[in-house]
Amino acid sequence: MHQFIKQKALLLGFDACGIAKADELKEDAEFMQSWLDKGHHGEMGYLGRNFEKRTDPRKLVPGCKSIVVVILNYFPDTLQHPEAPQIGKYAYSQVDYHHVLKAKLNELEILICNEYGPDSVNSIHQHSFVDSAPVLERRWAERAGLGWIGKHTQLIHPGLGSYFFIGTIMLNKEMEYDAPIRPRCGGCTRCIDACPTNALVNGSLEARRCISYLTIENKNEIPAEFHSLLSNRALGCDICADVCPWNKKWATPHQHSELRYNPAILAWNANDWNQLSEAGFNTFFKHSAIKRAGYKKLIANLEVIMANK
Ligand code: B12
Ligand code: SF4
Ligand code: SF4
Repeated sequence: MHQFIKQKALLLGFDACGIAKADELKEDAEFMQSWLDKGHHGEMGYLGRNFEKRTDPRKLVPGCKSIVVVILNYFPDTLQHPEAPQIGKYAYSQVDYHHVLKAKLNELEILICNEYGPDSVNSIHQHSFVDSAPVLERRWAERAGLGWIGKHTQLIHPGLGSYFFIGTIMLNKEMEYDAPIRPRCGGCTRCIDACPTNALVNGSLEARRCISYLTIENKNEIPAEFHSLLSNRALGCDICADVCPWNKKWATPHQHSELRYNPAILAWNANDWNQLSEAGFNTFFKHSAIKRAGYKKLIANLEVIMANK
């Protein structure tokens, strides 16, 4: 079963697949509780909800025994002009990555059900909502042998770097599992040193200081202390990933036609972005991950970065 699933995942176009035993994440639960207690999640109140389910997948999906973890490379072959308001690479595609992953996970689920019977998969739909399900995706990817959580808190795959999305399927069958690999950051601190807002503290992320949080998730005004630190980042942030030697060496452009670029992202200059109307936003970014931030948020971010210029 282990080999069948991994082989099919690769055939469907995922860049890697690993399988972990479903278990309680006791240490992560302790860490996460103290992270939440310190308020490091900011306005992302949903991270505190369903705590028991988030830290034990068997409570999320009763009967779950194994977690299949897949990753999908999103590293682009072309980057925005550096003078243009910068958008996180995760949002370059025309279609929101959640939909792309979900569709591919559904295909994998069908293949598993056809081979092993429909009772082997539990609520796949729940878990193919990549970010929204209470699943600690990076930890499961680590347990499934796909890499380690770097000091920038993202999962690094030793042959791909960290520019990829993670998806999971919960199964109610036991099988052979992949062995985790040891962290390979060593003494490197490039991500910590490069982070303009000092958001990476003691091996974890103070989300309220992270530009990605400030430009996407935080719906209030961005505190003035961060304005100049945003530089020209309009939505999301890749600084800590860009400086990582594992990305410099291993990140290679993806080949996924489903993640084809939104032409606006690569073509637009600062003027184009600043003239964007709400109707234009709804047209150009109709299916995009940028839609999640919303028009008002994007415009507010653009105002901050224009003032920086
Ligand atoms: C909330 C969230 C955010 C928040 C908070 C990020 C964060 N680091 O938690 C914000 C908005 C800032 C964010 C930003 C980004 N995100 Co995000 N995000 C998530 C989400 C929805 C939940 C993450 C979460 O649970 N955080 C909670 C905290 C507590 O997690 P943590 O700090 O890593 O700690 C965990 C472990 O590392 C461990 N741990 C940490 N320290 C210690 C210490 C000890 C002693 C112990 C025992 C354990 C421990 O315990 C914790 C629980 O497992 C996941 C999807 C998902 N469902 O998992 C995507 C996800 C992590 N994001 C993703 C991406 C792509 C991004 C961005 C790159 C987007 C961008 N370009 O702007 C940035 C990267 C910023 C960064 N440096 O991490 C990808 C990451 C892929 C990868 N290779 O790892 C994910 C997995 C989405 C996906 N399905 O692909 N994100
Ligand atoms: S995404 Fe940007 S702001 Fe957030 S930790 Fe990384 S470098 Fe810092
Ligand atoms: S930049 Fe260095 S410390 Fe940070 S994640 Fe990459 S290897 Fe680890």
